Amino acid sequence: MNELPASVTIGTGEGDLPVVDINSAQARARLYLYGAHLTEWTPAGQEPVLWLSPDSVFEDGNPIRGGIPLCLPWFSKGPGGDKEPMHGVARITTWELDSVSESADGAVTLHLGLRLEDWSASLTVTVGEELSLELTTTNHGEANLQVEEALHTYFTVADVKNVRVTGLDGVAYLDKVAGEDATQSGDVVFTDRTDRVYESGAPVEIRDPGFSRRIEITNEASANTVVWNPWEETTRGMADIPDNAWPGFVCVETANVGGNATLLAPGSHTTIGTTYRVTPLE
Ligand code: TA6
Repeated sequence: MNELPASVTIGTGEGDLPVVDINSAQARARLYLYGAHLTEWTPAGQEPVLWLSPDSVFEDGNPIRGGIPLCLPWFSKGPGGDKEPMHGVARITTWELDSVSESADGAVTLHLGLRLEDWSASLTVTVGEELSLELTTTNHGEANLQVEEALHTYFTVADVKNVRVTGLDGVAYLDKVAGEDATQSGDVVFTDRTDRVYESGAPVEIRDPGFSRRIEITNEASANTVVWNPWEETTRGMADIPDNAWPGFVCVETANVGGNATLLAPGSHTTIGTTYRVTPLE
């Protein structure tokens, strides 16, 4: 490992798992090598942007609840509904920290790698006043590799009942709660359990009047946006989310899933990315 910038330390977090902590003039952040999982990003002067469950488990085999889980090489149970574990193996496998660098303006970039028998992945995370992630998956095997991918980000909001997600008006989506296809009319608002896979990778915004802020999301090479909040009843059945915590977050996920999965030929690779920026909500 190269010499660390003064704003970066490597230590242990919950569950004695190794973490990289960033504490710069621009932002604070924490990344667990387990799952290459960002659990905190707090730009200077802001409320935390990523939501982390106080009841999350931090142990091998269990995904961390909150932050930015990496769903790879499949999403949910895969296109055929037969894959285990849920959302793939990347988020429950320890990644290597390959390098750390700091730009002249103080933004910190981490490069991490995951190397498995038939495929590998690299994650580039740049932490500053903005947060950006770029995930590349490479097929090292002899056969084609079907890849679904999602940056399954949990965003902190004051109260999901007052939040709107803009940028999806007129977009077709799979409503996983109703089990049917639909088309978005106007902004996405939250009145009950919401679990939707939109056929769009266009920029979206989370508008949060409670924190008087918007979270702008711009994506790279993604064809899907997943929007999820479990609401009250589903949360009660989730051991790693407090029963009263569901109003405090919304998942807006940059993804390529289902019909937008990538079939990687041997030796080829695919990349997906996103950038988050927090601005005031007038
Ligand atoms: O992205 C939404 C979703 O697929 C929901 O259906 C729900 O399962 C959520 O992911 C959380 O999945 P997890 O395995 O992290 O509990």
